[in-house]
Amino acid sequence: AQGLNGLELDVAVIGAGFAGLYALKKVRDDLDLNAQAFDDAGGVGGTWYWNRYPGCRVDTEAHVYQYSFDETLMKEWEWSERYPLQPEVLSYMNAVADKHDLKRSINFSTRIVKAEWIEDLAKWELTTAGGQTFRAKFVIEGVGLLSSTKVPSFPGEADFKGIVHHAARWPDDADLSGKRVAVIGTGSTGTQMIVELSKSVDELFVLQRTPQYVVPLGCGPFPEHERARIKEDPAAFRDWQLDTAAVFGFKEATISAHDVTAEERERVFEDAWQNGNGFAFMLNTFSDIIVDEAANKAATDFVRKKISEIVDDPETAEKLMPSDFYAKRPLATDDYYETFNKDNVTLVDVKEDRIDRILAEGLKLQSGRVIEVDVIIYATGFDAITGNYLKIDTTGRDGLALADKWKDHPTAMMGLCISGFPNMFMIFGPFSPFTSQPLVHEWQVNWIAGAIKETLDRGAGSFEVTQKAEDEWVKACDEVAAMTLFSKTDSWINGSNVEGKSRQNYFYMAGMAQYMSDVKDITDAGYKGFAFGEEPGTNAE
Ligand code: NA7
Repeated sequence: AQGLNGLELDVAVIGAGFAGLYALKKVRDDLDLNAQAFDDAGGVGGTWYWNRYPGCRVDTEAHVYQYSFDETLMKEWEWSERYPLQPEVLSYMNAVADKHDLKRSINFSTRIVKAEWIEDLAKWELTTAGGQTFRAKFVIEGVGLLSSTKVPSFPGEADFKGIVHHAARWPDDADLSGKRVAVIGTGSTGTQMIVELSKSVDELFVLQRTPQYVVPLGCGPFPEHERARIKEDPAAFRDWQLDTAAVFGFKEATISAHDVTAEERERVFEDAWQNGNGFAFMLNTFSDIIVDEAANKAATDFVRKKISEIVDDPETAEKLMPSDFYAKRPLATDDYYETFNKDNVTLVDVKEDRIDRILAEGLKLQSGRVIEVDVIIYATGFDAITGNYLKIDTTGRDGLALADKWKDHPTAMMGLCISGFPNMFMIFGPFSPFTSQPLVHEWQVNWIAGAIKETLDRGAGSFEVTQKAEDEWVKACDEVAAMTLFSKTDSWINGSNVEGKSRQNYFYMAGMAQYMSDVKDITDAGYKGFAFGEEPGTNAE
C-alpha cells in the first residue's frame, strides 16, 4: 500500500495511550495542525491496551487517574470502582477517543522504528516497521514510562512443553483454570496477578526474588463524595490535584514520624493500612518516610508486623519480609499476604535458590529442585523511563544518535525535551516529576502545545533546549533525588532493574506543584535555556 509514504505532517504523535491521545487532540483540534498518531497496538489505550493479565487494575484512584480537559465527560463519566479493572479503564479511553473523533487520525498496528532529523528541511523523517517513510515538522513521543518489556532469558527455554505468557502481552483467550502455574516477579503486576490467579488455578508457584512491602489497596465502589466534588467543579478539582507533590489524590503529610508518640504512629499507619493505597501509605502518613531512615523503618516495621500476623506459616512469612528501605514504587494489592495461606499457593524464594534452567516439565532451581508447571508467566517488569525511546532508532542534529547520547548517563530537560533533538517532545520522559500520570500528561502536553505554537508564531524552524539548560535541570533533579531513599534502593526508578543500564536518578523529585512553578518560570522568561532556529533549521547555540 502507498499508505504513509510521502506524507507531510505538522505533528506526528507516537503512541495512543493516555499521553498520545490527548496530545493528538490538543495539536489537531486546538492548534488546528495537520497531525496524526501512530501506535503499534491494534487500538487505543497504550499500557491499558497491552496489560490484560488477570487481576489487572489501576492502583491509583480513578478520580485522579482520568483526563480533565473535557469537563463534560469528567462530570458524566461514572466510574464503577474506586480502582477500576483494566477493561473499564480501556473502555474509558475508547470513549474519549470516540467522543473526540480521534481514531480517524490514528494509524494502528504501525510501529515507528526510526526517526531522523533532516537539518536542511528542519523536519523529522519517520520510518515504520513496514518500511514506509513520512515527515513531520514536530514529533511528540507518548511512548510510555513502563512499556518496554523486560524478559529474562533462562537456559533451556525452548525445551518447555507448556505455555509461556508475559503479563504485558496477555492473550485474550488464555485459560489457566485447573492448571499448574508459575509466576516470576512480585512487583505491581505480579502481586495483582498472584491474588487473582490463586482463585482459579490448580497450583500456583510464586517465584519471588526480592520481597516488597505490599499494603492493601482498599477496593470498593467509587466514592460518592469524590463524584460530588468532580461534578461540582471539575477544573477546580483538577487544579487541587495538581497542586500536590505526587498527584495521587491527597495533599501529602506534613508531620514527621518523629513528632508523634509510638502509639500515634501506630494509629496513623493502621488507618492508612485500613484505607488502602500504596502512595497514601508512603506519602500521606508522615512527611519523612522517603527521606529519613528511622521514619522509613517505622513504616517497614509496621508492614513486617502485619505480614507476621497475616501469614500462618512462619517460614513463608519470613520469606515475604523485605529488608530494604520502603523506597520503590509502592505496591498496593488487597489480600496479597492472605493469599499465601491458601493450600494451592506456594512461595518459592528464587534469591536463595536461583532459577537454573527451564526443563520440558517446568523450572529447575540451583538446588536441583524441580517446579513442575503447565504455564510460566513473566511479570518481570520493564526497561522503564528511557527504554521505549531507545527502541526508536533516533538521530538528532549533527548525526547524534539518542542511543549514544544516553549511553552512559541519560539526561533530558523537564521530562519534555532533549538537547540535540529539536522539535521533538516527550511526554513523561526522563526527569519528569515523580507522580501519577494522566493529569500530569495533560499539563505537559499543554506546555508542548504552547512551545509548538510559539515556534510557529515566531516563524522559527526549530525549538531546542540547550545542553547547558539541560545539564542544570538534571543537576538540580539529582540534588533533590540524592536526599531520598529511592536513590539507595534498587528498582526501575533508578534503572537498577536492567543489566547494563545506568543506575542513576531519572526523576524530578521535588513534586508537581514545584515542577509547574519551575517550568512556568522558564517559560515566562521567554523559554529561558531554549533556542529558536531559523526556518529552515539552523544550528541553535
Ligand atoms: P517491577 O516492579 O519492575 O517488578 C518486576 C518483578 O520481577 C520484581 O519482583 C523482580 O524482582 C522480578 N524479576 C525481574 N527479573 C527477574 C528474574 N530474572 N528472576 C526472578 N525475578 C525477576 O515490574 P511490574 O511490572 O510489576 O511493575 C512495573 C510498574 O508498572 C509498576 O511499578 C507500576 O508503576 C506499573 P527484583 O525486585 O528485581 O529482585
